[in-house]
Parts: sequence; structure tokens; C-alpha cells
Amino acid sequence: MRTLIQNGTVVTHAGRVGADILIEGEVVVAMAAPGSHDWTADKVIDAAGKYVFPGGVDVHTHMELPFGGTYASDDFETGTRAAAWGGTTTIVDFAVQTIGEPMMDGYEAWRAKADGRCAIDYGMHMIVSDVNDQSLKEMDILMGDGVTSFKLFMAYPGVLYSNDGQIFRAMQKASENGGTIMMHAENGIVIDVLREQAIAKGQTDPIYHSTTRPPITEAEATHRAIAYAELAGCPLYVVHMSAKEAVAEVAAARDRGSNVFGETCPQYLYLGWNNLKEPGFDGAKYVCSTPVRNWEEEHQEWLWKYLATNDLQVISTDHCPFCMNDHPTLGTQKRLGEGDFTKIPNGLPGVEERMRLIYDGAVSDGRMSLERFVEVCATTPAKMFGMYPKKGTIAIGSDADIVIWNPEVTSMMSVDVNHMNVDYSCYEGKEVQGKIELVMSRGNVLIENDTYLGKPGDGRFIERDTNQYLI
Ligand code: DUC
Ligand code: ZN
Ligand code: ZN
Repeated sequence: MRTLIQNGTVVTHAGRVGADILIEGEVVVAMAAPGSHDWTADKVIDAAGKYVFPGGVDVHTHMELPFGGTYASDDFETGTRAAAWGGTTTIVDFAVQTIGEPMMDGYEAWRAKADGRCAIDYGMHMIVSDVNDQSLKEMDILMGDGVTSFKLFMAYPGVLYSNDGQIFRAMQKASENGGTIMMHAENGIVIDVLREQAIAKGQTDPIYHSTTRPPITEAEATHRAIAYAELAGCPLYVVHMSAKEAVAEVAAARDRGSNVFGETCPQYLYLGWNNLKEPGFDGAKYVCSTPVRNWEEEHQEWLWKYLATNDLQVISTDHCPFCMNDHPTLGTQKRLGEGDFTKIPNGLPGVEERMRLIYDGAVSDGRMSLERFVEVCATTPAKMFGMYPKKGTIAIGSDADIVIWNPEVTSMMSVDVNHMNVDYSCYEGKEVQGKIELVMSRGNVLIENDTYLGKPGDGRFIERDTNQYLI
């Protein structure tokens, strides 16, 4: 099968150019100036007046994550289909080790959930919940299977939490085997004290989820994680950053030459305490950790600035949806925390909305170039987690993961038009500039004419290389 995409403006992290793209089977085989060749193809797609972007790469999703007595409502089938609708053609999700269980059991369980069901290509990180001699050995085995990044939690004591000694041991192992340590950096021990005190005072509404996780709890944990990573000599990637003080720690570490990286998510760029304070129990829609923060403290503005200066390098979603009303099979989700914010499952939907939200806020609103938009949403995540240049760019030899984007028209964010398996959108009614007209994954058209043409199992597991930024 040969496909020709012609007359579009091809945008990569490195620049933009009017070019035709020839795809043979799953990969890009040639690129040339329009009219300068005599290529024939089985399918010709006209992209005149449109941008041709590499497919989005979302390196932080949680399909079916067990959390707070329920499960994230998107499974690998529904979640990856929604990702495709939103112009994302690669995800990296998280397999979870259960405390007391071998890590490989968690890994195999997650592969069983995902294999044969995904609409787009997918990789796995490993959440290490129980650092011990055996799990340290299993980190080596996973590296050989293309699972080259390991997430640790400084939050959620008793569940996913690792203490400082465990964190340091896992970092030493990563320094030895070339893995990247991903850190959920919040001081969960202090946060638990604040949560207990809030509930005792009758502060039970969703807004207290954020007030009991103040910026210093993120900044202190980030500082500590960086200190241990520098001592161990491993690369550190701090996930879902929302506090400006925490990103300042990443910036300082980078300035002294450390392999420290930072990620943020659309919710931290667009949402805040006004959302958590929505009437009734609606604030629960926005409960995630790290929390969305107080607009008056200018965290959003600083996150945009840090993205511009490359102190933050990646925008992912932390997609982890829970329904507001009862889910047909999973039952009560967000409402588990009605009357007690500590019981609200943490997480919100976003895998389908990221690319359009960031294009709108970054490119249309003049905060980023088109190239930087591609870089933070596709190229850098692909390089950070060992998938470049197959993923994250459009070049000869790359996988033909391609999005055709119409910049002239607007599209809507709404639960009525979204495809994620959840009953609300955090951006309900928001009209954004840009519409996704076609999505292709390894040469296979998944979305065209507002129709999904793919099927479960189109996506393939990606055996990832190590972090491609290491110095
Ligand atoms: N944060 C969330 O909001 N959800 C899942 C796990 C996490 O760390
Ligand atoms: Zn996390
Ligand atoms: Zn997460």
C-alpha cells in the first residue's frame, strides 16, 4: 500500500516546509517539494492549507488504573481509541507492581490488559511500589524487554509510596542499568497530616484536596528527589508538575548540568481553584494529584514560561478518568468522596483533548511556535523514552504516524462529542482553534471524515530504547 500526502505544510520540531510525503506500508519512504516528483500511490490525500504534524506522543496515561477502590474508566481499548480521535498515535502507560508481589506479575498483568486491544502503538513504564532485592533484579529484566523507565511515588503512603531509602536504591539500580526514574514528587507523609487535620475541622469539599497539598509539598519532594538522583547518578523525570516552586528546583538542577527533566499537563495550564470550587460536588471533576492550583499565585503563567525556556520539556496528560455519575460496571467513582474529599479517586480525563488544548493555548495564543508545540507534544516525549525517530517526527524511515490539522476552523470540547469513556469534560463547551481531519498510525488511516476506521489490536507494543537525552 502506497499513500501520498500532498500539498501540506509539514511541521516537525526542526522546522516547517511545504512538502509531499510518500508512505509505503508503515513508514515514510520519501519527501519532496510538491510538483517535483512523479510518484503514484494507491491513496492520495490532499493537505493543501493544512498542517501535517507527527502523531502526538502521550507518555503518561493510566488506562484501567486501580485507584481509591475503583478503576480508571477508560480501558486500553476505549482510551487508545479516544487518543486517536485526539491526534495522539502513541501512549506510554504504567504497569503497576502490587506491594508484596513480584514486579513481573504486575507487568504481565498490564500487558494482558493491553495486548491485542489498543488502537495505537503503546509502551509501558513500570510503577515500582515495593523496592526490595527481587524487584531491583526485575528492573534489569524489564530493561531487556523495552521497559526502560520506572515510576516511584513519594505520595500515597501505604499504597504506592516508597520511602527515601527505597527510592535511593531504585535510583542506584537505574544508574547501573541505564533506566530513567520517573517521580511523583509530593511529600505524602506531610500531606496525610494536613488531610487528617482538614477533615477533623469539617473541611470536606473538593477544594481542600488542593489546600492540603500546598506548593511546598511538591517543591520539597522535587528537591529531595533531585538530590538523591544526583547522588545516585541516574536520570530523573519529574511527572505532572504544577507548582512553580517545584519547577524552579528542576531548572536549578538543569543549570548545574544534571540529567533532570520535567513534565506538566494541560490541567495545570488551564484549570485552578475556581474549578475545584464549582457548586455542589462538581469540583470533584478536577481532583487529581499533583493538584490544580490557585490562579492568583500565577502557577499557570510560570508553567508556560518554563515550557518556553525548556525548563519543562514535555506536556503529557496523566489521563486517569473517573465518572461523576455511576459507571455501568464500575459503579460509584468520583462520588465515593462526597462528604470527604480524601476519598475522591484522583485523576481526570484528557488523552483526547491534549493536542487541541495545547495548540490553542500555545500556538493560537502566541505562546509557542508550531515547532515547539510539536516538540513538547511529540518529539521530546519520544526521545525522552527511547522511541525517536520512529515516533515523534516525520522523516524518511519514521513510522507514518501523521496528523492532518486544519488550522482555519474551530472544534469543541464537550462530553457530547468526546470519545473517552467518562461522563464529563474538564473543558466543557470550550471552543478551540484547529480541527483534526485525519489521523494515521503506521500508514493505517484511523480517523478520516469524522469517522473511526481502526479496530482494537491495530496498536503494537513498543520495545523502547533508553532515554535519548542523556549526557
Ligand atoms: N495522580 C492522579 O491524579 N491520578 C492517578 C495517580 C496520580 O498520581
Ligand atoms: Zn503521579
Ligand atoms: Zn500518573
